[in-house]
Amino acid sequence: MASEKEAALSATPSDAPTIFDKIISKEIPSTVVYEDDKVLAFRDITPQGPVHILLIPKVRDGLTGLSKAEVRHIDILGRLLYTAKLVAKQEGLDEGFRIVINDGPQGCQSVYHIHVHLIGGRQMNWPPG
Ligand code: TR5
Repeated sequence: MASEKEAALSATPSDAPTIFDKIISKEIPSTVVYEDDKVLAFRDITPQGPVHILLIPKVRDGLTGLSKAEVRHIDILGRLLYTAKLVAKQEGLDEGFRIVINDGPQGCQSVYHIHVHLIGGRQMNWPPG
């Protein structure tokens, strides 16, 4: 069976609702680590490190991926990154962490609702795969 990442390579970027809508509405359970009126942060179901959290805007507003960003998205983009820093602190990632935003098929994006990956708790390598 194809892994989620293999599926991502053949995924078509789309404006269709995603699994994250159901996570936002709590129709599908997730482990929420931070929430405010604009941002939801929850643990990734397939963690790539001891800590792996996704930060998403509660309202997608056309922001399926970073490549679709418009001027009106500047505030939410800044808020996602600032919140990632808060959550990193909350998770005790005092030695550092990795922020990733996958975009489009070549970026291996699989869910077309923009999200920031916050990964930490282990030594990262460079370059990424
Ligand atoms: O590949 P990109 O960058 O688009 O990241 C999507 C991320 O969503 C992956 O790291 C997945 O592991 C994660 N994901 C997918 C599902 C899911 C999830 N994280 C938490 N809960 C999830 N549920 C309930 N269902 C998913 N399909």
